[in-house]
Amino acid sequence: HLIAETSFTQSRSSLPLCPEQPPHLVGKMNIKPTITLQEVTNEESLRNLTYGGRYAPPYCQAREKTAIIIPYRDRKEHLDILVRHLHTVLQRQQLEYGIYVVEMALPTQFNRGLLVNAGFRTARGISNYTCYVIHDVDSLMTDDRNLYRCGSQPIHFMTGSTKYKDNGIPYYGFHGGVVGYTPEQYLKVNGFSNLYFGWGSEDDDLGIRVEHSGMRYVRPNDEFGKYVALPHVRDVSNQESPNSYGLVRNVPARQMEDGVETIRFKRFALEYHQLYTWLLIGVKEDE
Ligand code: GDU
Repeated sequence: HLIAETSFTQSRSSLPLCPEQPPHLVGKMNIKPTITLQEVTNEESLRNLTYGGRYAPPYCQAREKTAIIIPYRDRKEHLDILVRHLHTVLQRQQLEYGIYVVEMALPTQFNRGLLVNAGFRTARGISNYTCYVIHDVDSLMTDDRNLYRCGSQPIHFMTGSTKYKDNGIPYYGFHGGVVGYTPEQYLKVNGFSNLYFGWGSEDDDLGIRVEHSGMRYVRPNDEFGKYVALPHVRDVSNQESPNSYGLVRNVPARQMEDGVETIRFKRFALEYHQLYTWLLIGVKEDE
């Protein structure tokens, strides 16, 4: 596996760098919340993939090597649509990328932060990604000028979503939905907290970590960062987190002891599927 990875990278290093502006972007796309699997599927983009849902532009060296991390459980319909949409768009963006679906094993309550931390550590062990994009499974990009590249500060890629009033974001400091970090930025904030079981506030916690680490997150052009949300109800195993309010009030005190460096998890499975790499993650209990 590692030998294959090395020779792949070496054979690409002689290619010219891809243009700063990807030439085949289409701009605004007509995406509706009712989009079907058939409508979103682009067979050619799927044929270009190598194992585990990975891709590299054939004629130029990508400017970014992006790992898409999707925390996930029990939303197969959304997942099937999102990964197909991503393959089409990310190839137009001329990225080298891999898609990682990180699923929480039952019976534990959903823990989005812990899943992302586990996904980050696994993807980092597989390849030398330069950008990690953490992506909700229900959110589809509507403008391919919203490039999934990282920057000198963490990026909050979402300027609005059909799930919120006026196709905006719920509050100014919102840091959920889709965010992008270089590995250095992600390690500097010590990733997500591992303590938020259930829905809510782990995204606010991450936003506070960014500020507390002397960084500030930025957003793309308002027009480019609009998303369409696929409809769903609150999941049974993702009820509102009972202790999130207390946790989010003491982020700086906890930040260095609770995060990607100190996560304890069990990886029950790591499989290379055609459209993505799949991980099944559980919580490691104290021995
Ligand atoms: N998720 C699953 N299965 C579940 C629960 C959650 O796959 O049973 C994943 C999905 O990727 C989903 C994400 O977690 O997109 C967030 O969960 P919800 O969609 O239920 O929550 P919201 O639509 O309210 O999302 C917002 C932000 C998220 C996150 C969340 C609070 O967009 O990034 O911060 O609030 O936990």
